[in-house]
Amino acid sequence: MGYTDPHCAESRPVAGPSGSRTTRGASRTRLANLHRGCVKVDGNGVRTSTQGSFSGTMVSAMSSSTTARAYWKPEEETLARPALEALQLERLKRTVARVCESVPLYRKKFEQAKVTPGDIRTLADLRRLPFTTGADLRESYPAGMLAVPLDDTLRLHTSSGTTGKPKALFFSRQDVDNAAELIARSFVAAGMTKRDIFQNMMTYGLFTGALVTHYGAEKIGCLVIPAGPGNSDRQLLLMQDFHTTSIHLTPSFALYFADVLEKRSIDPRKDLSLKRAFVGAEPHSEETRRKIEDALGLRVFNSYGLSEMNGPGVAFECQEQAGMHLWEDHYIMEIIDPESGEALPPGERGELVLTTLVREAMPILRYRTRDITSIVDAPCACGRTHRRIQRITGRADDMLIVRGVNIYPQQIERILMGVPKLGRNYVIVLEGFDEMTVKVELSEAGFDDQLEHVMALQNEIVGLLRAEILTKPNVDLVPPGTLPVSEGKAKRVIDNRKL
Ligand code: DLL
Repeated sequence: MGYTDPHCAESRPVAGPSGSRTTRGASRTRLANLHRGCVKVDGNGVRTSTQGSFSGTMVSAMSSSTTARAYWKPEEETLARPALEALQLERLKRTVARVCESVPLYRKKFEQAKVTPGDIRTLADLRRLPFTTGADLRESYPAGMLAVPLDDTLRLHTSSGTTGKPKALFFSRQDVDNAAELIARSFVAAGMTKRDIFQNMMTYGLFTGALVTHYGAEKIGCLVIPAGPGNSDRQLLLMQDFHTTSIHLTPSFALYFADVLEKRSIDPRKDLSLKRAFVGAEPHSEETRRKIEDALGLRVFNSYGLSEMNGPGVAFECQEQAGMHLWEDHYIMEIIDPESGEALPPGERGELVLTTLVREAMPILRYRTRDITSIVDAPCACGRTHRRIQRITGRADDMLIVRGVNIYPQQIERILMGVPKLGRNYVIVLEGFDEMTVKVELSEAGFDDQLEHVMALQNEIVGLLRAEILTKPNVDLVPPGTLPVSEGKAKRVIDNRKL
């Protein structure tokens, strides 16, 4: 018989010994000890916290469909477009004036572009401003782009990228708080409440991935388990003992973790309490999302961000799972042709360019993210007015040119993840003069020692890939668990070409 806290619509599951779920049979005392507050639903469907420090107000309203919509701060998330754009303009003017006054790099760029803060009268005037690039940040290392005195900064993150000096990203107290606010907003949009138990499987440290989300989840008030990545058996133990409901990890680690569950004969639907995974920090396809959802028995929400813009929480999927809301009160987005720099209209794919609107320590104007996506202009059924971006299909820098053909690694991933006999790990190796080999693990079910079966599958994959990327790769099918594993961002392309 289940016990339901009389003050709450739903109670948190309670920890029992590893592997045993006491969710329903928990004693009142243990429930009272572990239960950290509850959410009251009034007659209008308004949910408010009844205990603890709860800075935001989660509000839910019934949508025309059967799902309840929950917001962290509805007044910010559903602001009418004209008011949202007026807010953007006001914040843009303030940001432009501040950087011109306090960042020598921007003063110089403005002089070169013959533009002054007074020239920014409408949002369209943004296009008169110069771009900022990753190289600008590297050249300004360590503190050349700081817009506040060092004493007013609170935290430093860095982004290493693939080459050269790192980028140093400073946060003021307000920036730390704003970043956590956007995570709280994003997590609630994906259905999280303070009753959830959040296991953060991202890397803690200079990388923004874990710390920023950690603070955001704490803001909501849910129990945070700062597990960090790796050590899958310990992750599993934590999930079993504390009935983790929400996890945050890279898609490549999620795929690997799914393999671990399979090997340990864990059925996540029966043996775990997982409801959702926040997945980001690297490109992944819709097929990968489905593969993770099937293998872990949960819903996967795409989470996009970059260190230069606070890290995670720039754009996030809501319960509709149909593109990521980019939080337009904090960032202005543009899509440009990565070659010409010309603006592209909603719906057209190009490079995402972002301008910060509220960052204090390190405001950045028109940042060339190199990420390829498009703007979704249509309203979202969730009621949020912030426009969405499509799943990132890769970085402008990731594009491979093989035998004169442009290929994004994600095209290959999409094909591989759609074949049930294939496993979840792969790598693309480029050698010699444009020789491409796709090494991919077989799934446990697809593993077969009959040579003719393996050959047939191999030929099938070559055909599927050739149809997608318009050039014929070599395909190497390898036994499950034999390719290197990634706990953080995966390295999917090894380019050893001598061109
Ligand atoms: O990866 C921040 C982050 C952490 C985002 C955790 C989401 C979750 P960086 O290390 O600076 O910051 O890397 C940023 O990663 O420009 C994209 O190329 C890629 N990226 C991030 N999220 C996604 C995503 C963090 N959901 C770079 N889909 C970005 C595709 C992503 N690519």
